[in-house]
Amino acid sequence: MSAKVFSALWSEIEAIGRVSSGGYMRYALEQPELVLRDWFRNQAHRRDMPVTDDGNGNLFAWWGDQWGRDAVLTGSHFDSVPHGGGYDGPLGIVSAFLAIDQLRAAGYTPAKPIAVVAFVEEEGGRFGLPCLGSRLLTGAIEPARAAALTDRDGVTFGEALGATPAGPLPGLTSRIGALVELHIEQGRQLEAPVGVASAIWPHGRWRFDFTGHGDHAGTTRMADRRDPMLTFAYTVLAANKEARLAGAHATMARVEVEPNATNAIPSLVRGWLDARAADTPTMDAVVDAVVKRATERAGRDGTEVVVTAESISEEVTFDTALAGRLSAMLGDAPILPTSAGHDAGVLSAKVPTAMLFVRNPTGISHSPAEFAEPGDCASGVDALATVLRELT
Ligand code: HGY
Ligand code: MN
Ligand code: MN
Repeated sequence: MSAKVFSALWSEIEAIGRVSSGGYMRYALEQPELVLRDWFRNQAHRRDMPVTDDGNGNLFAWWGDQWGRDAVLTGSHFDSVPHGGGYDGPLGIVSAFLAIDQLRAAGYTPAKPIAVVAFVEEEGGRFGLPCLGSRLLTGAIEPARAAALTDRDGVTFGEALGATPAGPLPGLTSRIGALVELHIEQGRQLEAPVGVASAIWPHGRWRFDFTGHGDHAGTTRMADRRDPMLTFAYTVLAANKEARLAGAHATMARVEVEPNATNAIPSLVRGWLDARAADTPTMDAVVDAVVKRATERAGRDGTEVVVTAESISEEVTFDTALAGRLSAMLGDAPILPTSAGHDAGVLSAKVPTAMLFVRNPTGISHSPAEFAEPGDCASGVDALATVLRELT
């Protein structure tokens, strides 16, 4: 694959959903992500690939029998974090179509069906739960719970989908033989153009509800305050410290304040903790320590704190033999872990899965600065075509 051919297709979606920050606002099942879903259908149509929806919002474009035995899925997601990068997700879908083009141009006919997949709501940016589409496909979440998830405007996932999600695919493990997700690398570990994933760190999201006494910012004496913003601020620092001490990653980057007025002491501060570590005991220990310190501080501030685990993603170890095979067929491509979550991680609980990483020169992601060189993206397509040929 030439960088020129890659860039030609990439340029078709590059501006969709990009805003003045240079980042992307692509929330699941609303404009402009719906435009990308139409682009997906158009790409499939151009390639005589019928498109099916699994009733959960995931799209599948088929080369071969739809849901034929041992189908090999390849793809990723269109949705982004707010003001996120353009490669996280879409690179896997664009590369999948191009890899199929390359195989067809070489006269290859797969012995098993191949489907390009676009998973819905991978980032959890609209409905708050990451990998929602792949969790529904694999039965990792109850359809009723998924349907009731709401976005910032109170719209439920069921309303956005236009139906109650269908839930797990019947006969999933016999109908899906493997999933290969190509993704831009999101750390600073990959020196080669293409790498193979070995594992995904366990990670999760916890909502901290800090409640206190709303009051006048000007007339309330400092000694009389029960200010939940203080407890929140302390918790942010505690999360950072506990993570550093444990060699883990912890972030509190999303906050909601009521009433969120310059001259009113808040009654409620809602903050989300994103915590991750190389193993589950370490992640749990970090979260427990943060909850303990938040609770102690609340006692001193005269506030309350309630913590709710909103989503947990278990540790993933990709099929070691498969990762080794892929690395070998890709010129001993590096095998490396990631602390970013992916739909492939969710599917790995049910079917053999692998991930290919494309070099990210800065390692920056979930930011407008996210970028991958067209030449490396073209190498990613070559690698994906090689892997799809091997698996089918
Ligand atoms: O948060 C993650 O790791 C992924 O980007 N959803
Ligand atoms: Mn992401
Ligand atoms: Mn992603």
